[in-house]
Amino acid sequence: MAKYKLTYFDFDGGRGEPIRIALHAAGIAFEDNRLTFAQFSEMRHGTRFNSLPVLEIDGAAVTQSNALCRYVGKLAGLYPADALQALYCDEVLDAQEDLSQRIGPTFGLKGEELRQAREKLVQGWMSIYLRGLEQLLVRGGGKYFANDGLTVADLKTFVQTRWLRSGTLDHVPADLVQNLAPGLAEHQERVASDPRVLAYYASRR
Ligand SMILES: N[C@@H](CCC(=O)N[C@@H](CS)C(=O)NCC(=O)O)C(=O)O
Repeated sequence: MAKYKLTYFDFDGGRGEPIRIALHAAGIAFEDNRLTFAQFSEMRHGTRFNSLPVLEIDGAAVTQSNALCRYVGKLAGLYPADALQALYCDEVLDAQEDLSQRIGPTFGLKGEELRQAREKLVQGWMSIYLRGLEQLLVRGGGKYFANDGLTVADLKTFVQTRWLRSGTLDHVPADLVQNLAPGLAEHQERVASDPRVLAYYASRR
């Protein structure tokens, strides 16, 4: 059995979290290497693209969160074998990535500048992405995005919508997802209660 080490930030979210859940669902023991932001800034230039997550497989580092989601998803039975369903899954993974890229630059802003940037995001890209993702959920049958069941696309979306609904992102109303895309809010609760997701969080206690 290969040795796995996942390096990501020390919080239960972001680009690393779906990979952690999927590794656990695959029954793969892994070293969950969680860094503080200060620890990351000391070692960021030692990572291939100056960013996380990084998955080491028998000591060989691999990056890019969606590629890692697909790889671990295949090991966990959480990535479709059918080419069209895999495409549907990938579309969601990449849309989530685009949304993260648009939220990212607002970190580091403060005060009025932050308020304006976040409000623009809420009215603009965030609304576009939430509505678009809801359409993709409808295409998948309403409960999951692809394959009539849980895939890494659901895990990545669950992590994102849980965060958006948490009220911890300044100037992003906690009821935005519910108001714009109620199907996505239901989806977040559905995925949260999936036995594989529950088992992962039980393992963290
Ligand atoms: N395309 C990369 C993006 C990785 C990325 O931007 N990661 C963020 C954390 S979620 C990061 O390491 N940011 C630190 C920095 O850019 O200094 C991926 O999907 O893995």
